[in-house]
This record gives sequence, C-alpha cells and structure tokens, in this order.
Amino acid sequence: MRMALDLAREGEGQVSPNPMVGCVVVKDGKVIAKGYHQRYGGFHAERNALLHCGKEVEGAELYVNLEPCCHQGKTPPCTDIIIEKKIARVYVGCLDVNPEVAGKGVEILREHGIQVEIGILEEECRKLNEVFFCYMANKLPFVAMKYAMTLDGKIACETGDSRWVTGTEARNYVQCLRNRYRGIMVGIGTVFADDPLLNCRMENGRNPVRILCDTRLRIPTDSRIVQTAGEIETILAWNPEAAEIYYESKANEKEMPWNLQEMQKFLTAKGITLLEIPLKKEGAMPELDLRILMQQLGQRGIDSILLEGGGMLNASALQEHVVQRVYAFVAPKLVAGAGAKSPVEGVGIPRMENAVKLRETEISSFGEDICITGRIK
Ligand code: AOF
Ligand code: ZN
Repeated sequence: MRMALDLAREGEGQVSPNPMVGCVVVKDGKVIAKGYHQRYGGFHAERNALLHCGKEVEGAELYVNLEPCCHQGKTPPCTDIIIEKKIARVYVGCLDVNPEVAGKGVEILREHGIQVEIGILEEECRKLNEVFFCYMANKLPFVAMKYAMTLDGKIACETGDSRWVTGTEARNYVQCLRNRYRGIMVGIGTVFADDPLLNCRMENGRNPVRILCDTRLRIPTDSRIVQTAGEIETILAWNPEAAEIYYESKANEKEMPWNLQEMQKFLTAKGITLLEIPLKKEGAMPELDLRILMQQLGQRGIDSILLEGGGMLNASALQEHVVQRVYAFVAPKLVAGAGAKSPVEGVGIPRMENAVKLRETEISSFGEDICITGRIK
C-alpha cells in the first residue's frame, strides 16, 4: 500500500479534480504490475496496472489506495477489469466518497467472489486525497493558507522589504505546493506590494489558476499578472457597485485615465476572467463575500486553492471558515517593529480560548527554516 501511495503521488498536479491513485499487483510475494492515474480523464490506476497483464495475474492480490470505481465515467469501471483478470484479493486503502462508487465498488467485487480488505493505511490514504474528499463532499475548494514569517511573527520588515523571509529550500517547496493546488489566491494589496507572478517554477510543474480578490478593480494595468494573463489562466473577483463608487471618486485624478467600463474591457481583452461577487454584509470596508466566491470557484472545477495572503484576505478567509489547512513557514530570524506586518491581520479574536486551532499538525525542516502544517479544527 505504501508503494501504491508513492505511485499515486506521481500524478500530483496532473489529475485534479480527480483523486491521486496508485495500484500495485502482487503474486507469490512479488510485484508483477503497477500503475497510477497519470492525468485527468485518463485511465484509472487499476486499469493502468492491469491493462497489459495476461494469465499470470490470475489469483494475484491487488493493492489500491482508493476503492475501485464501478461506474462508467470518462473510462470504464475498474471493477470490470479486476473481475476480468481474475484477481483473487483486493486491499483497499479507503472507501470512495463519490456517490457513484461509495461502497458499491467493494460490493461488486465481493459479489464476484473476490476477497476485499478495507482500511489499509487508511489515514495516509485519506490524507493524500484530502482535497478530493473535501471537494467531492461539498463542491467547495479545499483552501490552504500559506505564509512565511520570521520568528517574531513578521512577514516583512517595517520598511516593507520581504525578500526573502525563508531560504531556497522552503521556497522550492512552495513551488511544489503551487503545483499541487489547482488555484492560487491573493488579495490586491499583495499585487501592489510585490507585483508577483504567482506561477509554478517547479520542473515539469503546472501553473495554478491565479485568483485575485480585487473588490474595486484597482489592479495596476502594467502588473506582471495582467501582462501574463494571456498565458496563465487568471480570474479576478470583484464587485461592480464598490468599483463604481471608487471609480467615481477618482474620476478627476490624473492617474485614473480610464473609466470602469474601459477597465473591464481592457482586462477582459488581456484574457482575465472577471467574476462578479456580492459584498459581505457587515464591515466598514467593502469586502467580497468569500463563501460565495468559493462556491463559484468550486463550480468552475477549482478543487483546491493555495491562499498566499495578504494579511487582510487571510483574516477574512479564516473568519468566513473557508480555510482547511495552514502551512506556516518560520525562519529563525527576527526583524522587530510594531508596524511590521504579520501573516493574519483583521480585527483579531478577543479571547485565547477562541483561537483558531489546528489538528494533525506536522513539522518539517527546509534548510534552516521549519514548516508547521495542520488541518483547521
Ligand atoms: C480517477 N483515477 O485511478 C481512480 C478513480 O472522471 P472519471 O470518469 O475518470 O471517474 C473519476 C472517479 O473515479 C473519481 O471521482 C473516483 O470516484 C473514481 N476513481 N478516479 O480519476 C483513479 N481509481
Ligand atoms: Zn476506476
């Protein structure tokens, strides 16, 4: 099963919103075939493993981290080929939550006299596909908040300088995360501050869909994100009423050569998808309703989002309960300064007992830096 999990991981970044699945076939204590789900819409792991097998697999045992499917989807049911190849026993990591499968896969195998054991390394199997399970259950993206801070909790110096908080190893790992998650989200403040590209610079990686929260459509027209929107899918979430008020108030200023309609036209022509989102009801500043935004992104097939700040957006996302995981990178250095920004801002939680808590926390090292990750309780 551990081998199946490693194989499954090879599909990372390529199979979304489908699960990562690996499959190992064993006979007489030897691995005789293996396969994994390589890309979205392609054959499933089980079929890839068994496709080229002949009579030698009869009576073999099959290990797969997710329950074999029994439905005709983009590819034929995996239960068919398992039965056809006369596999004797199937070890399943965890059951599927897809209503088309959800226990029926196992049932069909058993009806055909195949022995099935469920729950092998179940926790690891569930964790590997935490995005799939979350997205399948409620069609909302799985959101992971990621930030890098100093040991005194700052994401930049008081001057705004932030290059770099963490070292190369940690930053390389962030590139892996960008490959793993389907979307990457930042607030407009981060675009002003860093002019980021938000692409994936990992070898053979794929770029996440860039999602910007820009309530009033203030994005600089010469920002790197706008300039590269033709090559990298970019979604901009905004609110027409809030933008209207903002543009009207700025109408006479020199640095506002365009009106709102021209700006919309320009961004659309650049290849940016403009997504109109209602405002959150309460609050002095106009803020997008992140729950509605997440629903819309989910409907667009975005199963997972890496939330890369800034502090205001992070705070709203926590407050709206749209975050499932945190990756906090901590660099062993201090920059001090009461005005230096921290990863999560907003109004804050008044009592320690009400703090947002993490479960299943893990700590890993990247060069001198550490990363603490965990699921939000
Ligand atoms: C995969 N790869 O290796 C396995 C999957 O969209 P389809 O037709 O390919 O079917 C996807 C469903 O099949 C998925 O939601 C899951 O329930 C099941 N198993 N899917 O993409 C695989 N084993
Ligand atoms: Zn299948």
